[in-house]
Amino acid sequence: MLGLYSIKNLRISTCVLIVLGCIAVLQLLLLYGSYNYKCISKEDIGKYLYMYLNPKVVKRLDKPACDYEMVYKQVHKDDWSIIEQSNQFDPSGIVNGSFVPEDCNPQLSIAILVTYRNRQSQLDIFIPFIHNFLRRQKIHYKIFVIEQHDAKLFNKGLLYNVGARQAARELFPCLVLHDVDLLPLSAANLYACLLQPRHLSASLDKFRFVLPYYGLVGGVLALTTEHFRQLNGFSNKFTGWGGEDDEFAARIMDHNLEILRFPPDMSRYTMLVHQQAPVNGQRFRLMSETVAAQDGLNSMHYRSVSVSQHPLFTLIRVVT
Ligand code: BGN
Repeated sequence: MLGLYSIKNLRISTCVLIVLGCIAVLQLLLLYGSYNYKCISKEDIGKYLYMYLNPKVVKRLDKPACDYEMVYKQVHKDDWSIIEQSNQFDPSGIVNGSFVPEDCNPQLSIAILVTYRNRQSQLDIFIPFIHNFLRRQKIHYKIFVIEQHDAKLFNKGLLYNVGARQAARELFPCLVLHDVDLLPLSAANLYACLLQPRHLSASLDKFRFVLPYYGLVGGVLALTTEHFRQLNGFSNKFTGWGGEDDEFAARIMDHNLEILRFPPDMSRYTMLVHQQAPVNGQRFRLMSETVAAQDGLNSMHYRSVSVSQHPLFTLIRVVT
């Protein structure tokens, strides 16, 4: 009786506050499990690694094989220091955006594909940052920036298809599809393909380090060039923001492939702030209509403007 009486006497604003508080607590409880999304354990990573080297890399008999266990098993904290180091950038060892470690023989090669348009300030941060981050991992890698050189709506899927085609021509066995605005924070986050597609950016500050849903593959995704080919790449029909990654996740699942992830503490990323591109109002319709076998690597329409070597990356310019 007393309880009911006191509730009646509360002001509306207080009631609203209490309700909001309850919703917040409920949300926290519901999201709690997502911090511990299903992932492979640190001990098992070795079993899943896709260790393929680009055949163009010459092995030196006088050098040992590079050790990757040292990378993914290292104890680490979020490593903001590499952001500061990017200010005094030393390009040692990088030729046309590609790097081969000097003191050991790399065991794996990756092509980093960065789709891009009109975000110079982010590229200026991303490129030195990622070089500093990756050189420490002793892998062979090359960075490709695929730029949409027109004023039409951004077509990220098509740009990834173009980048993957180039990386395949250059015999890269593994692709890492990378948003230009995402910076990895854990030095232990080895950039490598696994035997199944791997979502790297599972713990992102924009989402309060919570994975929003299992099928999210946007942000940073690594998969073998062979799997990318089997999936027929991305749909070329999604323009503007949203959906192309979910449609790609559907391709992954339709092929009975799994989405693997490293543990959350190794998968932390920070996002550089930017204005969001116009949302694609057609994305729900496109999701339901797209036929993967007819829309992808086998149906690209674009004009290649140039492929040019910059000291820190290879730039592929296309008109869509
Ligand atoms: C989802 C977007 C993704 C985006 C994530 C994270 C859609 C399609 C709905 C059918 N998907 O909502 O593209 O990567 O959010 O921001 O909008």
